[in-house]
Amino acid sequence: MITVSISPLTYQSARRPIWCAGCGDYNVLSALYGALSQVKAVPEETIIVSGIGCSGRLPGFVNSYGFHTVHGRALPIAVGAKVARPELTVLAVGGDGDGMGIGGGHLPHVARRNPDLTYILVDNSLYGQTKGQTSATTPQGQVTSTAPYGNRDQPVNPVLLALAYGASFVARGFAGAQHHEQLTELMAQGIRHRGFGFIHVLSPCVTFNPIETYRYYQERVTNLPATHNPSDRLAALGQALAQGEKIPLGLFYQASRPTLEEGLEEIRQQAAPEGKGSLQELLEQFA
Ligand SMILES: Cc1ncc(C[n+]2csc(CCOP(=O)(O)OP(=O)(O)O)c2C)c(N)n1
Ligand code: SF4
Repeated sequence: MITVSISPLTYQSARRPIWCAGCGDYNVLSALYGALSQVKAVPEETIIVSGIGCSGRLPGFVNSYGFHTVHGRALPIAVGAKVARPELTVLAVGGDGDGMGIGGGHLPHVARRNPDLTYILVDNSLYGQTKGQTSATTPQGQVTSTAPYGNRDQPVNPVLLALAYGASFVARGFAGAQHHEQLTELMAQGIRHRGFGFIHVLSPCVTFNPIETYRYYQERVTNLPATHNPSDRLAALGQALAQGEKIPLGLFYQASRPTLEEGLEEIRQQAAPEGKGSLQELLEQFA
């Protein structure tokens, strides 16, 4: 019998990341290696779908199937992969520009349909790949390359949105070294969760964002209170509203409900040749 041992190294691809030295995305990647090894994901049965951006390069650095798609479209393509091959472990990854800006319209519909996949939103509060433009999560007043007088717009709150849209697993982690273990654990929990897992990761862009730095987050992040009950959606919404001087990390919410694939399978059964509402029955109406 051949024994295959799985470790985080199992998931390292031959391609070396080309992110700037110190970019938070390195920690996101290594936490993901750890999480995949915790859940013993089989590389040949795992697919990571990404949009466009620095963070969108991540699938290339993982020993699994990967699909670097188009800007903002990681989620619909990941849903397609899951529906076509429900037995696969499916992940989607992308930046705040990708997932909260150009692709922001997909999150509500994926969250409410509850496909069994995990979405990692790598938030550096601006567009990294295109050199630091304002994104949907840039704080008000922050100067960026497209907001020389300071960003006028109120930022979106990704955790609050995911909860409001009905995601069945919502968590937040930080790509700082001291929080690596927590981020790894949250990712593993998200992958194990049966349904749509949304993980918001605070990931500093060391090249274009001099404000939301590692130190900025280290001074603000705090664990959710030990008394927080992740099955209480109202409490989770309350915690999600705490942003700014105090940024809670951890599992905000988790609920069990039928997945998109389970619903589709039920329809398939009902539409089986002998079933009610079958194709045969439908054709007979036109006879
Ligand atoms: C349709 C389309 N519009 C614009 C772009 C240009 N573009 C590439 S990456 C990017 C933003 C990336 O920012 P984010 O999603 O936050 O990822 P990051 O690079 O910060 O990881 C933009 C606007 C594009 N590739 N495609
Ligand atoms: S530009 Fe920013 S987000 Fe992109 S690789 Fe460099 S540090 Fe990371």
